[in-house]
Amino acid sequence: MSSIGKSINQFINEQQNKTDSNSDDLSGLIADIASACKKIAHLVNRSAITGIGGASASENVQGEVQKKLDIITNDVMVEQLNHHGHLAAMISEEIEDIIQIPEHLPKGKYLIAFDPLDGSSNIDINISVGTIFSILRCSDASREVRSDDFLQAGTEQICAGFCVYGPTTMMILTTGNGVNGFTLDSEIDEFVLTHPDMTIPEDAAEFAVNISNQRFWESSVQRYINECIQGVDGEREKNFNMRWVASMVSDVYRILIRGGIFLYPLDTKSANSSGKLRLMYEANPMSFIVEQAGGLSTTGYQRIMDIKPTDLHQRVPVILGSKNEVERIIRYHQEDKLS
Ligand code: P6P
Repeated sequence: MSSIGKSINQFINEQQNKTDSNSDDLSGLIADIASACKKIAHLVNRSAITGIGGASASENVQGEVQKKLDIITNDVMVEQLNHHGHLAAMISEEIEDIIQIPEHLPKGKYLIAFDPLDGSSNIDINISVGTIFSILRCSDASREVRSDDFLQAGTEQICAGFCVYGPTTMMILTTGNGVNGFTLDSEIDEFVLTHPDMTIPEDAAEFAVNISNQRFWESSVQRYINECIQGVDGEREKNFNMRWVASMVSDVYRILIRGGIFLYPLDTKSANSSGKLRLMYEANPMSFIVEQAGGLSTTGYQRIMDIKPTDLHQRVPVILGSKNEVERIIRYHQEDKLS
């Protein structure tokens, strides 16, 4: 029987024997995340009416001016995830330190890293934004959680997902058994399965990059993008199209639907040249999803999910998407090293 239309809770409960051993906890945590995302969708949708769009007076750990909604949505996530005893601690793009579970509340065995409102600079121009999350196991929840508890390679993730707050609100989820897409049905206020078993086409003719950074890239990335631009007039057998939403959730969702390659590569403009995107709550969860959908995700030099993190908010270069295009750019990096 088709699972289309099944609620996310029903679907996850049916999946639960395939993932974490006591995964009733995991399905409870996912249900809490879904509840938080429904609240965030509502806040985003009404932000111009309620006056919570626009910038706040503060900066986040990245030194970026925080939008009011960055702070509000961070608080929605923390408030929603604090109470049901699924988590030992949290980290957020918006908060420098680990968010411990308050003493008077129950603790659980999972850790979550999230970006509560990715692409928030798009809020004021009414372009899709999203929430990205990554779930890890906590080795010892009996004590205060430390940074090194979080600093696990992406291969240790047991669940990852993102929500897109766009023309429709969607949650894309993996627990290590493929990728499934759920659409928020506003009539029943439930996420329902609409995109089962999402897979990324191995070939693509669409690239996503902020090309204004081109002068800062390595030669292998310059070579790849120039060849895409030249199409059949150059080395490639086809012509390419370009899309750049400047909202990772939207660019990655498009790649899940029709293939493509997304790049925020190593560049000499960014601090220690490691690009802009954060490993723990952007690159790792998106890499888990992309790989589970049959794509690849690399820094150009190594698989992103193999990176052993050294800092909660570290940045990494990100190149992900259709297998054959990512393999080509990896080859260019290798040839570059040999030349
Ligand atoms: P740029 C949003 O700020 C974000 O973190 C990602 O969602 C997006 O892909 C990227 O940064 C956009 O960066 O430099 O084009 O504004």
